Amino acid sequence: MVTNLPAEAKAKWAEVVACRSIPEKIRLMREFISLVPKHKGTSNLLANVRRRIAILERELERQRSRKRGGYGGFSVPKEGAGQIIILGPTNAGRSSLLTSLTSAKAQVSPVYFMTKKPIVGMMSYQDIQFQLVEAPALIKGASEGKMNGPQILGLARNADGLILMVDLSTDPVGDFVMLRSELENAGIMIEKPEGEVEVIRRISGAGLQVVGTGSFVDCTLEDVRRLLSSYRINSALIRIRGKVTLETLEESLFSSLVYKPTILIANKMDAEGAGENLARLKRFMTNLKIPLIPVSCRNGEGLTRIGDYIFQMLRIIRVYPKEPGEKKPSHRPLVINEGATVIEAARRLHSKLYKEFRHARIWGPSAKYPGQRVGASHVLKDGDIIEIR
Ligand SMILES: Nc1nc2c(ncn2[C@@H]2O[C@H](COP(=O)(O)OP(=O)(O)OP(=O)(O)O)[C@@H](O)[C@H]2O)c(=O)[nH]1
Ligand SMILES: [Mg+2]
Repeated sequence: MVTNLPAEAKAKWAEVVACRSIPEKIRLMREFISLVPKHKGTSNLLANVRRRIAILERELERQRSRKRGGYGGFSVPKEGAGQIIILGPTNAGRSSLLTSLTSAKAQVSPVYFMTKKPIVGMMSYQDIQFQLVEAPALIKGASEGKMNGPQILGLARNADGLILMVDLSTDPVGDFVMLRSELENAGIMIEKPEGEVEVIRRISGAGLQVVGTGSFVDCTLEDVRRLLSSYRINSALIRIRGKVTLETLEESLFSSLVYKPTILIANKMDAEGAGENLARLKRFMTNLKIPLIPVSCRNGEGLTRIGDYIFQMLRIIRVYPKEPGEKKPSHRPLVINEGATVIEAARRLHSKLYKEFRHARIWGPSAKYPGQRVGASHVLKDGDIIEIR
């Protein structure tokens, strides 16, 4: 619970947000901490701010080392329907997975730490493609800077989803615990929260605009307006998913936490002792909302199921545009987020369709009957055919 912060603290936070220089921001954040009363209700908030300070300090260190000629960050431009980073300890079989699912050339080897830079491959799934990226191995202490840890975790932070890979021939539970804790230390959550909310500040005075598939459960838009205004935020885009409370919204202002949809792939099912280790891992994962897929990259077992899991985790849908008068739709779908409406599809297809939008016709899962005429706010479903007038 973070409500009832002193006005001084809220004003200081507005300064933190407005500040563009990292050293200055760190200083302001420390001042903010000194203005927050210390008790149970503020401990989460303080932990979040301290974590942000730690992340900024590492970023500062990285910038300095780059200036000294050190290696900068890893970054992979996104392609296809979603970017998935494959994370795991060394030797788990990340390169084996990448080469099994894509045509990328990664070196598979019993030698530890073979992969030193991200390797990218495109995976075909039905009529779309996913971009898979093998990250170099993640080790304990990565979030504190070991073995390119910050660069690897930076990749993960920017991804659309994660594949965590563990090794059934050794200690898959230990692998998973290590990966989860390094991600957590870097502010990356892998378990789906009840509700998600992000406040994107805008400079122009367009007021508050709420978008997304979620809703506020315990407050009105007026409450939201009042709360944000106490942080001097009067113009913002608020993106929500799931059930969001006023408290979650307020915490999001301080938090650098992000949620990344995640699947866990347990590799080397063919290896000796894998059965027992898998049983142990399953027991450990019982109460976690993360899908577990046992596979063997060596004999191919389990690999064909991965595409469905990735598609579901990305929370995307495919919509097939059709020209008026044409019988058949395009076989190249538009890939958009779950919950997207007709007008968002129009905007993605063509700015002219968007500006001059009148109505659309829909065939498929979201249509009550074939060719149903719908307006801008109609919510689309995977497999819909859309004709825009
Ligand atoms: N038994 C068995 N061995 C496997 C399987 N998949 C990969 N291996 C072996 O595990 C070793 C490591 O595989 P890689 O794919 O190179 O592992 P990695 O995670 O990319 O490792 P680094 O990049 O070196 O950190 C190799 O000797 C592979 O042949 C599998 O399903 N079963
Ligand atoms: Mg590798």
